[in-house]
Amino acid sequence: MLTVHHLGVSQSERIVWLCEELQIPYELKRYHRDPQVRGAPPEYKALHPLGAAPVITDGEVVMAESGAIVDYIIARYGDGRLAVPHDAANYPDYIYWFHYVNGTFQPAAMVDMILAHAGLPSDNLLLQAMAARLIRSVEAVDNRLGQADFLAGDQLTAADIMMVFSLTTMRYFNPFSLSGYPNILAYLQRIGERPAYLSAMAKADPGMPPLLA
Ligand SMILES: N[C@@H](CCC(=O)N[C@@H](CS)C(=O)NCC(=O)O)C(=O)O
Repeated sequence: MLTVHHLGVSQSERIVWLCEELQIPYELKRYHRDPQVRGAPPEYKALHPLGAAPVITDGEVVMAESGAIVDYIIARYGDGRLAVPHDAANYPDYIYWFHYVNGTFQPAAMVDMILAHAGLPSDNLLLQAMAARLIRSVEAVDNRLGQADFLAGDQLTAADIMMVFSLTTMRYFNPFSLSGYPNILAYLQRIGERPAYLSAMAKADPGMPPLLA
């Protein structure tokens, strides 16, 4: 049985959402963050040497890393649904935006958050450079969503499943504003109309309002 180990308020919400979109059987195990350091509790860290969410188990398979898990589930259980075939015209968009999320966007949001807590003066050049990088990263997404309803084109794909955490729940940790980005805001409204997204969020983090605005 595929088991999704979900750490509360974390990137593993992506995997719950993926399973709900694909409507595949899975078991959800929820873990609460350590109340003091806000990290994964010891029982989560014991699942995989990385000790970070998401983690899935599936028979003998124990896998971490969002992108790898998304690819694995789509290939093994999704019949390729929510991916884009290699010979499709929008395949380059699909792989670009899929990898953009954890390759560029999420690191930019993390570094910006860490530096904001480092007590640096506001004229610190590294602080400013990293804040500018996050703004450029958000702008790129907004520009793309001005061209298409979803990152890979007119249909939701796994690239969107990767992206949405970084635009929503990530803002509980780093509250960057989306107010100047109308295409992202319209996109998040579309996401918020999806029953699979709403049911995933209700199962993963009951009571936590998705930050869709
Ligand atoms: N690149 C990794 C990042 C994993 C990661 O940093 N997860 C965070 C949650 S969003 C985590 O587990 N933090 C708690 C901890 O490290 O103790 C992925 O996408 O799977």
